[in-house]
Amino acid sequence: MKKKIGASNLIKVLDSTLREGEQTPGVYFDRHIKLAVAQLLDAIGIDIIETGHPTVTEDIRSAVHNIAHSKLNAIVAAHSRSVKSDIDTALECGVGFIGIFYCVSDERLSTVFKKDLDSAIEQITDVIRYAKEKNPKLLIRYTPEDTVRSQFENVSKVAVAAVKAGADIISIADTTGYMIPGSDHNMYDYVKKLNEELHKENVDPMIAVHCHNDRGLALANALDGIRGGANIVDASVLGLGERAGIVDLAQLLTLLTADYKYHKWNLSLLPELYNLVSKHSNSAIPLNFPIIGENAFTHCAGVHTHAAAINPMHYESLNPQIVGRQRKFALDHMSGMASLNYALKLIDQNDLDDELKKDILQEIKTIGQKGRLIELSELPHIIEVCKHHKHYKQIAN
Ligand code: HCA
Ligand code: CU
Repeated sequence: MKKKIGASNLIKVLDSTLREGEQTPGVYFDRHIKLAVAQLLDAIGIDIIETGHPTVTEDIRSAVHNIAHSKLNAIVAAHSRSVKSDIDTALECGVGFIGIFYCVSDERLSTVFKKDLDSAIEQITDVIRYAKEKNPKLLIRYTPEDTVRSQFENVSKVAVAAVKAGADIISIADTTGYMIPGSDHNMYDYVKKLNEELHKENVDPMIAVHCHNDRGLALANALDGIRGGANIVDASVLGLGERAGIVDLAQLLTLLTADYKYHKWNLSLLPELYNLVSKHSNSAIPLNFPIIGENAFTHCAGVHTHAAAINPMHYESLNPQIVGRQRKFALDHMSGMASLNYALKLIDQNDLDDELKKDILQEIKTIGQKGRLIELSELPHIIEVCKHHKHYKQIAN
């Protein structure tokens, strides 16, 4: 009863920028921006795009409907509570994937839902059967919210019942970013153990992992989940999401490409996607953000630039070209002659005499001490200033 999305058994990436990402406090994407984001995600080759929870507002419903009808290659997904009216709204949008969530921890069942486990399972399976009957081709993901802190027996029981009712994917949600690789609560063991339980019951769904970043370990936990046998990983642009967010999409895709040797995503579109999402979510991209940040491929200290100019691998384990970017050598107080020579080559001025170059480097260091980086476009003017002063120094002497 192995359920697969498409022919290949490779890891699938689900982007949730438009659902989880929009749960970032203060973030809302207009309908046309949602469409633009979805189209870029599709052009990158994302497998599943979670577009929102259509019952939340009419505007979200209309955006989900629009994206579901925009002929993307990606599977378009909607989020849904475990109630039939949410399923109806999602199905009316025309999505091919519905993610249903319902927490089954003893604490939540007794204090929030005021239900026992069996009646919760009945509600969940009833909704799954309902959705599958209405559209047999629909992919259904069931997520026991806060999976990893819920009683394992509850999760295992509801997962088996959900798959028997028609769920294709069980998602393991680390809703609060609680897991720690190598500890007694880690994703690797969790995925393995759940898969073993499911196999014993003769059910074999795909397993997704949804990792929050409260401890800064979302990506590490997602990789741990893959190692344990997960098939789908959730991520979002800039890791946007509730509180500290989830796995960052660019980091995940770059790792899967550079280190896991998957070649299915067009990573050169990532900078454009990140600029779009950053602008419309009012979230500045930190300068040192991996892969995408302004400084991610900029070498600074003299020792570094000297060695990197000979061979970049001395100070790089990722080639900037993987995302269509160029390495840079910063010009600031840390710069040495190697950085200056590199920069002069870029502006076609590498024939200056050594004396002048020393003056230019001194000028760059003086400006850099004020705590700013010198742009390449400033360099020709700095050269002019240094030539001018050298000339007058000579006359004065
Ligand atoms: C939520 C919580 C959720 C759900 C994940 C899922 C989580 O915002 O509803 O439905 O797969 O982290 O558990 O994002
Ligand atoms: Cu979440």
